[in-house]
Amino acid sequence: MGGTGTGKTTFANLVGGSQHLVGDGLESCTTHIQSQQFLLDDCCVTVVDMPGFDDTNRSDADILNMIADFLVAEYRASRCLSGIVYFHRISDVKVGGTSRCNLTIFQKLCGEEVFANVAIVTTRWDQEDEAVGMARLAELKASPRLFKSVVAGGGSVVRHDGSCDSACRVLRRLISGTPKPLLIQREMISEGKDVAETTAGQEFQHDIMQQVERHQREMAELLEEIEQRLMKRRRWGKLHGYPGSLRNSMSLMTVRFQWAASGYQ
Ligand SMILES: Nc1nc2c(ncn2[C@@H]2O[C@H](COP(=O)(O)OP(=O)(O)O)[C@@H](O)[C@H]2O)c(=O)[nH]1
Ligand SMILES: [Mg+2]
Repeated sequence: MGGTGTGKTTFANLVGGSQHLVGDGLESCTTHIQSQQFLLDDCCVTVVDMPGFDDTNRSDADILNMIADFLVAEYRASRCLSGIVYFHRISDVKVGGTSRCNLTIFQKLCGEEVFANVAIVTTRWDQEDEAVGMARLAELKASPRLFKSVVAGGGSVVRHDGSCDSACRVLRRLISGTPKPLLIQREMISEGKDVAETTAGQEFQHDIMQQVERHQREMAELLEEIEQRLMKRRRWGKLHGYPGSLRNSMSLMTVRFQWAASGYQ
Protein backbone atom coordinates (compact mmCIF):
# COMPACT_ATOMS: atom_id res chain seq x y z
CA MET A 1 0.00 0.00 0.00
CA GLY A 2 1.02 3.64 -0.22
CA GLY A 3 0.47 6.76 -2.29
CA THR A 4 0.37 6.82 -6.06
CA GLY A 5 3.79 6.70 -7.71
CA THR A 6 5.67 5.52 -4.64
CA GLY A 7 6.88 2.37 -6.44
CA LYS A 8 4.43 -0.35 -5.33
CA THR A 9 3.93 -1.95 -8.74
CA THR A 10 7.62 -1.63 -9.63
CA PHE A 11 8.43 -3.54 -6.42
CA ALA A 12 5.79 -6.23 -7.04
CA ASN A 13 7.02 -6.73 -10.62
CA LEU A 14 10.59 -6.97 -9.41
CA VAL A 15 9.94 -9.77 -6.92
CA GLY A 16 7.18 -11.56 -8.82
CA GLY A 17 8.70 -11.22 -12.29
CA SER A 18 5.47 -9.98 -13.87
CA GLN A 19 4.91 -7.03 -16.14
CA HIS A 20 2.07 -5.09 -14.53
CA LEU A 21 1.93 -1.56 -15.84
CA VAL A 22 3.92 0.99 -13.90
CA GLY A 23 2.99 4.65 -14.01
CA ASP A 24 5.51 6.51 -16.12
CA GLY A 25 3.16 9.46 -16.66
CA LEU A 26 1.49 11.80 -14.22
CA GLU A 27 -1.64 9.71 -13.76
CA SER A 28 -2.14 6.72 -11.47
CA CYS A 29 -1.96 3.49 -13.31
CA THR A 30 -2.89 0.59 -11.01
CA THR A 31 -6.68 0.68 -11.09
CA HIS A 32 -7.39 -2.69 -9.45
CA ILE A 33 -5.89 -4.94 -6.84
CA GLN A 34 -3.47 -7.24 -8.63
CA SER A 35 -1.71 -10.21 -7.15
CA GLN A 36 0.99 -12.59 -8.26
CA GLN A 37 2.50 -15.76 -6.87
CA PHE A 38 6.11 -16.88 -6.99
CA LEU A 39 8.64 -18.97 -5.09
CA LEU A 40 11.03 -17.30 -2.70
CA ASP A 41 13.47 -19.69 -0.99
CA ASP A 42 11.05 -22.56 -1.73
CA CYS A 43 8.24 -20.67 -0.05
CA CYS A 44 5.16 -19.83 -2.13
CA VAL A 45 4.61 -16.09 -1.76
CA THR A 46 1.68 -14.02 -3.03
CA VAL A 47 2.23 -10.30 -3.35
CA VAL A 48 -0.84 -8.10 -3.59
CA ASP A 49 -0.47 -4.69 -5.20
CA MET A 50 -3.07 -2.12 -4.16
CA PRO A 51 -4.01 1.13 -5.91
CA GLY A 52 -2.96 4.22 -3.90
CA PHE A 53 -5.50 6.32 -1.98
CA ASP A 54 -4.65 9.47 -3.93
CA ASP A 55 -5.61 7.81 -7.23
CA THR A 56 -6.13 10.09 -10.24
CA ASN A 57 -9.31 8.39 -11.41
CA ARG A 58 -11.01 6.92 -8.37
CA SER A 59 -12.13 8.48 -5.12
CA ASP A 60 -10.45 7.55 -1.84
CA ALA A 61 -13.78 6.09 -0.70
CA ASP A 62 -13.81 3.72 -3.72
CA ILE A 63 -10.25 2.66 -2.97
CA LEU A 64 -11.01 2.04 0.71
CA ASN A 65 -14.09 -0.01 -0.23
CA MET A 66 -12.06 -1.99 -2.75
CA ILE A 67 -9.34 -2.77 -0.21
CA ALA A 68 -11.92 -3.65 2.46
CA ASP A 69 -13.78 -6.01 0.09
CA PHE A 70 -10.53 -7.75 -0.78
CA LEU A 71 -9.46 -8.12 2.85
CA VAL A 72 -12.87 -9.42 3.91
CA ALA A 73 -12.86 -12.04 1.14
CA GLU A 74 -9.35 -13.13 2.13
CA TYR A 75 -10.26 -13.45 5.80
CA ARG A 76 -13.40 -15.41 4.95
CA ALA A 77 -11.18 -17.77 2.94
CA SER A 78 -9.04 -18.16 6.13
CA ARG A 79 -6.11 -16.28 4.66
CA CYS A 80 -4.25 -13.62 6.62
CA LEU A 81 -1.45 -11.38 5.44
CA SER A 82 2.04 -12.29 6.68
CA GLY A 83 3.20 -8.77 6.11
CA ILE A 84 2.05 -5.37 4.93
CA VAL A 85 4.37 -3.06 3.04
CA TYR A 86 3.80 0.67 3.00
CA PHE A 87 5.74 2.63 0.36
CA HIS A 88 7.10 6.14 0.78
CA ARG A 89 9.34 8.22 -1.53
CA ILE A 90 12.38 9.42 0.42
CA SER A 91 12.75 12.15 -2.22
CA ASP A 92 9.52 13.86 -1.04
CA VAL A 93 10.69 17.13 0.47
CA LYS A 94 7.54 17.50 2.57
CA VAL A 95 4.97 15.02 3.82
CA GLY A 96 1.85 16.88 2.76
CA GLY A 97 -1.74 16.41 3.87
CA THR A 98 -2.47 13.65 1.34
CA SER A 99 0.57 11.53 2.32
CA ARG A 100 -0.17 12.02 5.99
CA CYS A 101 -3.80 11.06 5.45
CA ASN A 102 -2.74 7.94 3.47
CA LEU A 103 -0.44 6.90 6.26
CA THR A 104 -3.03 7.48 8.99
CA ILE A 105 -5.69 5.47 7.16
CA PHE A 106 -3.12 2.73 6.54
CA GLN A 107 -2.35 2.57 10.27
CA LYS A 108 -6.04 2.52 11.22
CA LEU A 109 -6.65 -0.21 8.67
CA CYS A 110 -3.89 -2.40 10.17
CA GLY A 111 -4.31 -1.68 13.88
CA GLU A 112 -1.42 -1.49 16.34
CA GLU A 113 -1.44 -5.24 17.03
CA VAL A 114 -0.25 -5.83 13.47
CA PHE A 115 2.50 -3.16 13.35
CA ALA A 116 5.15 -5.84 13.97
CA ASN A 117 4.20 -7.25 10.55
CA VAL A 118 4.57 -3.90 8.79
CA ALA A 119 7.54 -2.79 6.71
CA ILE A 120 7.69 0.82 5.59
CA VAL A 121 9.74 0.75 2.42
CA THR A 122 11.40 3.96 1.29
CA THR A 123 12.07 4.31 -2.44
CA ARG A 124 13.80 6.76 -4.82
CA TRP A 125 17.10 6.87 -2.96
CA ASP A 126 18.73 7.32 -6.38
CA GLN A 127 17.06 10.74 -6.56
CA GLU A 128 18.20 11.97 -3.18
CA ASP A 129 21.48 13.07 -1.72
CA GLU A 130 22.63 10.39 0.77
CA ALA A 131 23.02 12.69 3.78
CA VAL A 132 19.75 14.52 3.11
CA GLY A 133 17.93 11.19 2.66
CA MET A 134 19.34 9.77 5.91
CA ALA A 135 18.41 12.91 7.86
CA ARG A 136 14.90 12.78 6.42
CA LEU A 137 14.57 9.09 7.27
CA ALA A 138 15.55 9.80 10.89
CA GLU A 139 12.96 12.58 11.04
CA LEU A 140 10.23 10.34 9.57
CA LYS A 141 10.99 7.63 12.14
CA ALA A 142 10.97 10.07 15.05
CA SER A 143 7.81 11.93 14.09
CA PRO A 144 4.71 10.85 16.08
CA ARG A 145 2.46 11.79 13.16
CA LEU A 146 4.52 9.77 10.67
CA PHE A 147 6.43 6.50 11.21
CA LYS A 148 7.03 6.60 14.98
CA SER A 149 4.05 4.49 16.08
CA VAL A 150 4.78 1.79 13.52
CA VAL A 151 8.41 1.63 14.70
CA ALA A 152 7.29 1.59 18.36
CA GLY A 153 4.92 -1.27 17.54
CA GLY A 154 7.79 -3.40 16.17
CA GLY A 155 7.51 -2.48 12.48
CA SER A 156 10.56 -1.75 10.37
CA VAL A 157 11.47 1.17 8.14
CA VAL A 158 13.71 -0.04 5.35
CA ARG A 159 15.64 1.46 2.54
CA HIS A 160 14.98 -0.09 -0.87
CA ASP A 161 17.64 0.56 -3.50
CA GLY A 162 15.54 -0.70 -6.41
CA SER A 163 17.36 -4.03 -6.72
CA CYS A 164 15.76 -7.46 -6.58
CA ASP A 165 18.02 -8.39 -3.63
CA SER A 166 16.83 -5.44 -1.63
CA ALA A 167 13.15 -6.23 -2.36
CA CYS A 168 13.61 -9.92 -1.47
CA ARG A 169 15.23 -8.94 1.84
CA VAL A 170 12.04 -7.05 2.74
CA LEU A 171 9.88 -10.05 1.88
CA ARG A 172 12.08 -12.57 3.73
CA ARG A 173 11.66 -10.63 6.93
CA LEU A 174 7.89 -10.43 6.50
CA ILE A 175 7.22 -14.04 5.55
CA SER A 176 9.04 -15.23 8.66
CA GLY A 177 6.45 -13.45 10.86
CA THR A 178 3.10 -14.81 12.10
CA PRO A 179 0.17 -13.89 9.84
CA LYS A 180 -2.45 -11.91 11.76
CA PRO A 181 -5.81 -10.41 10.82
CA LEU A 182 -5.81 -6.65 10.29
CA LEU A 183 -8.02 -4.46 12.45
CA ILE A 184 -10.43 -3.80 9.56
CA GLN A 185 -10.82 -7.55 8.98
CA ARG A 186 -11.64 -8.15 12.66
CA GLU A 187 -14.04 -5.23 12.74
CA MET A 188 -15.92 -6.19 9.59
CA ILE A 189 -16.08 -9.94 10.13
CA SER A 190 -15.94 -10.61 13.88
CA GLU A 191 -17.83 -7.44 14.87
CA GLY A 192 -20.07 -7.23 11.78
CA LYS A 193 -19.25 -3.57 11.11
CA ASP A 194 -19.84 -1.84 7.83
CA VAL A 195 -16.71 -0.29 6.24
CA ALA A 196 -17.84 3.22 7.24
CA GLU A 197 -18.08 2.10 10.90
CA THR A 198 -14.56 0.70 11.04
CA THR A 199 -11.68 2.68 12.58
CA ALA A 200 -10.25 3.31 9.10
CA GLY A 201 -13.68 4.36 7.75
CA GLN A 202 -14.23 6.72 10.70
CA GLU A 203 -10.81 8.29 10.20
CA PHE A 204 -11.60 8.75 6.56
CA GLN A 205 -14.90 10.53 7.31
CA HIS A 206 -13.17 12.68 9.91
CA ASP A 207 -10.66 13.79 7.23
CA ILE A 208 -13.45 14.61 4.81
CA MET A 209 -15.32 16.64 7.40
CA GLN A 210 -12.15 18.57 8.23
CA GLN A 211 -11.77 19.38 4.53
CA VAL A 212 -15.42 20.49 4.33
CA GLU A 213 -14.94 22.79 7.34
CA ARG A 214 -11.72 24.24 5.90
CA HIS A 215 -13.43 24.96 2.57
CA GLN A 216 -16.39 26.54 4.37
CA ARG A 217 -14.04 28.79 6.34
CA GLU A 218 -12.17 29.78 3.17
CA MET A 219 -15.44 30.50 1.35
CA ALA A 220 -16.74 32.61 4.23
CA GLU A 221 -13.49 34.63 4.29
CA LEU A 222 -13.64 35.11 0.53
CA LEU A 223 -17.25 36.21 0.69
CA GLU A 224 -16.44 38.68 3.46
CA GLU A 225 -13.60 40.15 1.42
CA ILE A 226 -15.75 40.47 -1.70
CA GLU A 227 -18.54 42.12 0.26
CA GLN A 228 -16.16 44.62 1.84
CA ARG A 229 -14.65 45.55 -1.50
CA LEU A 230 -18.08 46.00 -3.02
CA MET A 231 -19.16 48.19 -0.12
CA LYS A 232 -16.25 50.49 -0.80
CA ARG A 233 -17.30 51.02 -4.35
CA ARG A 234 -19.31 54.10 -5.22
CA ARG A 235 -21.36 52.14 -7.74
CA TRP A 236 -22.97 50.28 -4.87
CA GLY A 237 -26.52 51.04 -6.09
CA LYS A 238 -25.97 49.19 -9.35
CA LEU A 239 -24.49 46.18 -7.63
CA HIS A 240 -27.01 46.07 -4.83
CA GLY A 241 -28.35 42.57 -5.49
CA TYR A 242 -24.98 41.02 -6.12
CA PRO A 243 -23.63 40.07 -2.66
CA GLY A 244 -26.90 38.32 -1.82
CA SER A 245 -26.82 36.17 -4.93
CA LEU A 246 -23.14 35.47 -4.37
CA ARG A 247 -23.90 34.34 -0.84
CA ASN A 248 -26.69 32.11 -2.18
CA SER A 249 -24.46 30.45 -4.74
CA MET A 250 -21.75 29.92 -2.14
CA SER A 251 -24.29 28.35 0.23
CA LEU A 252 -25.41 26.12 -2.61
CA MET A 253 -21.80 25.10 -3.25
CA THR A 254 -21.37 24.26 0.43
CA VAL A 255 -24.49 22.11 0.42
CA ARG A 256 -23.30 20.35 -2.74
CA PHE A 257 -19.88 19.77 -1.25
CA GLN A 258 -21.36 18.31 1.95
CA TRP A 259 -23.68 16.16 -0.08
CA ALA A 260 -20.73 14.80 -2.10
CA ALA A 261 -18.77 14.15 1.09
CA SER A 262 -21.68 12.37 2.72
CA GLY A 263 -21.86 9.97 -0.24
CA TYR A 264 -19.43 7.81 1.66
CA GLN A 265 -21.57 7.40 4.79
N1 LIG B 1 13.95 6.98 -9.78
C1 LIG B 1 13.17 6.03 -9.28
N2 LIG B 1 12.00 5.79 -9.86
C2 LIG B 1 11.21 4.83 -9.34
C3 LIG B 1 11.58 4.07 -8.18
N3 LIG B 1 10.55 3.21 -7.90
C4 LIG B 1 9.61 3.43 -8.84
N4 LIG B 1 10.00 4.38 -9.71
C5 LIG B 1 9.27 4.94 -10.85
O1 LIG B 1 8.12 5.62 -10.33
C6 LIG B 1 7.05 5.54 -11.27
C7 LIG B 1 5.80 5.02 -10.57
O2 LIG B 1 6.05 3.70 -10.14
P1 LIG B 1 4.88 2.66 -9.87
O3 LIG B 1 5.53 1.36 -9.48
O4 LIG B 1 3.88 2.62 -10.98
O5 LIG B 1 4.19 3.34 -8.59
P2 LIG B 1 2.82 2.94 -7.85
O6 LIG B 1 1.80 3.95 -8.29
O7 LIG B 1 3.14 3.07 -6.40
O8 LIG B 1 2.47 1.54 -8.23
C8 LIG B 1 7.55 4.64 -12.41
O9 LIG B 1 8.01 5.47 -13.45
C9 LIG B 1 8.71 3.89 -11.80
O10 LIG B 1 9.67 3.50 -12.76
C10 LIG B 1 12.86 4.36 -7.57
O11 LIG B 1 13.26 3.78 -6.56
N5 LIG B 1 13.61 5.34 -8.18
MG1 LIG C 1 0.78 0.82 -9.09
